[in-house]
Formats: sequence, structure tokens, C-alpha cells
Amino acid sequence: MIRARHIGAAFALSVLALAGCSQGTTNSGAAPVSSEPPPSPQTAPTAAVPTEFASGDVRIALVRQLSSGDYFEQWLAGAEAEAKALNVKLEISSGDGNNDKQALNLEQAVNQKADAIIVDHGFAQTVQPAVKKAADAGIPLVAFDVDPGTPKAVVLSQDDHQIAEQALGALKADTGGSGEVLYVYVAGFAPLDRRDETWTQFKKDNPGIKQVAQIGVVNSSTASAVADQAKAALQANPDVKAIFAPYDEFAKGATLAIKELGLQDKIKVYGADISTADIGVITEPNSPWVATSTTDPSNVGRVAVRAAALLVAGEKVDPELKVPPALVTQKQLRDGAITNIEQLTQAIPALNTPDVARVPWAAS
Ligand code: SR1
Repeated sequence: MIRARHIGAAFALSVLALAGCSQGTTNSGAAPVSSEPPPSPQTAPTAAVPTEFASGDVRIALVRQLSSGDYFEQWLAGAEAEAKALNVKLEISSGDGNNDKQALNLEQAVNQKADAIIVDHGFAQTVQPAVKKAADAGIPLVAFDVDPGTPKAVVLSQDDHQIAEQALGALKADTGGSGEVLYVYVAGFAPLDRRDETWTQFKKDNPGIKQVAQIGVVNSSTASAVADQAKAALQANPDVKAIFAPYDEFAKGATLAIKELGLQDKIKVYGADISTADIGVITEPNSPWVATSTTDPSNVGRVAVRAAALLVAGEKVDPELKVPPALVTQKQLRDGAITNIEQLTQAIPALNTPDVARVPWAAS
């Protein structure tokens, strides 16, 4: 839901103007304008702060597979902010894309008897042995975007099927459900695998859509690597009219390739995720990146820390937590004069999810 609140007059006016705008092609399915009153201020705590949180003794290990790129930086900023708000020490490690290093970091968190562990991404086969050790040792676990292989861990994800459905809905609306499509994907990453399930079904449901090539790489310079691959694939497939690139580093790479080939008027990009830098790429003149389905990554990082804190305090947490996405279109960003994440999250309050893993002793 889009709502103008605590924002500059020009921005507020342009957001309000969205209420009356007609649905352009790439605006179909985008987060709708809200006519509801502004939300009430922060919810007050309903419980006393547990002793261990009051004393600042709680240590939560955050064990990451990846840390470079806008998504992962924003996610970490949210996790750190929530840890600070809850008076928790967040002990952060990253495998920097090396799965064995991540597994070692996880073993270390278990050996150091963290009060809780958040596993952030990773491949099932490399993290599950250490996750099992943590579970056997009674350490509370939150697994974000990775299959922990045990029901003892709380599983956190964004709604990846919905992410793919929303982006593909925009692709279908713009293409009329037919045409050649280039697909960007790397197997093994749980969120990308789930988005791939939706893409597979989408192709069955829309026989006019033809995937002519698949590319993809995830490394410390994903966007430029994908750009190189996309250029080659587009040169080999001159009739492509859309690229489905459901990760913002993929979408940035696809966008760069199209611009370098001068094909902006012919090929559009449908992506996932968002950042202030991404908003700049999407809204720049003649950008081919026309739609992205996204959560607020920093909100997801906050949810992960809240869930871990609740487990430390012995509170009940749903075994599966899903953060819903919203479709954000180029048209919506331009019409709303939205230039950064702060404006976007004010315009789409649904991107904040204070009720997911709400902590009763904290204001939210
Ligand atoms: C390499 S996996 C990248 C994805 O992880 C998160 O789920 C983000 O949404 C990103 O698209």
C-alpha cells in the first residue's frame, strides 16, 4: 500500500497523484495506493525486558555466506540496527562466497556457545552438519534463505514464489504473454531455486513465452559478470524482448548489457530486490529495468535478529516466517519522484513488517 507520510511536499503530492493515475503497462500489479489513515505511532512494549537483554549479555552469531552487493549490505544494516535496539551483541562472520569458510564460521559459533545463531544463505550440504551440531547443543537457530535440514530451526524467507510471480506478472502484461526471454539463474541458492520453480510453472502456463538462453553467475562482481554473459546471449539471440533477472545484481548486469548494446527500446528487464542505487538505475532516462519485486532488505535483517532474540528469551516463534514482497515499477518510482529506499518504505508501508517476530519487550 502506498501512503504519503513524513515526506517532502513535492514527493507527497506526486505520491498522491499516483492515486489518480491510470494503470500503465509496467504499473500493473504494482503496490496500490492506500486511502487508509496514516499508521499509529510506534507500538509500546507489553512486557518487561528480560534480564539477559537488560544486562547486554546476549550474543547472537550471524553467519553469512555472502556479504557483498546492495542487498546483503542493506540486510546487515537492518540486522545491526535491530541488535543495537535490543541491546544484543551481534557477532558477524562471512564466508565471502566460500561455502567451506562459512561452514567453519558456523562450527566456530557453535564452539563459542553463541546464545543463538542466524545462518544467512548458504548451501544445504555445507551448512547442515554444523546446523545439526548447534541444534543438538540446544542453540536456538534462525535460517534465512537456506534449508537448515532440521525442524528445530526457525526458517525465515522472503516469499520467493510471490517475488517471481509479481515480476513475471509485469513481464506478461508488457509482452502480452509471448516472445523470447533471456533468463538469469544460478542453482543452489534457496531463494533463486524457489523463484526458478515459479518461472518453470510460468513457462508451462504461458507457452508463448520462449526461454532462448539461460545465463548466471554469483561472485564478488556478479553484476559485471552477468553483463558480459548477457551481451553475448543477446547478440546470439537478436529477437529477445525481455530478461527475467530475479536478483538485483542480475538485473543490474542485464540492464548494463542492454544499454551497452543500445537495445533499451527493444528489451526490458524484470528483476527482484531494491536499493537506493537500484532506484537510480531503474529511474534513469531510458532505463530498460521496468519492474522489480522486492522486500525492504533491511527490514528482513531486522526480522532475523528479532526472531533470534525471541528464541533466546524462550518465546514462541512461528517455525516458518515469510516476509511478503511488493511489486515496484519504474513508472511508480518516476511518478512518485522516489529516489531512495527511505522514501520507498514510507510510500509503501507494507514493506515494514513489525508484526513478523514482534518482540514484546521492545517498541516496534
Ligand atoms: C544469491 S541469492 C540472492 C538473493 O538472496 C536474497 O533472497 C535476495 O532477495 C537476493 O535476490
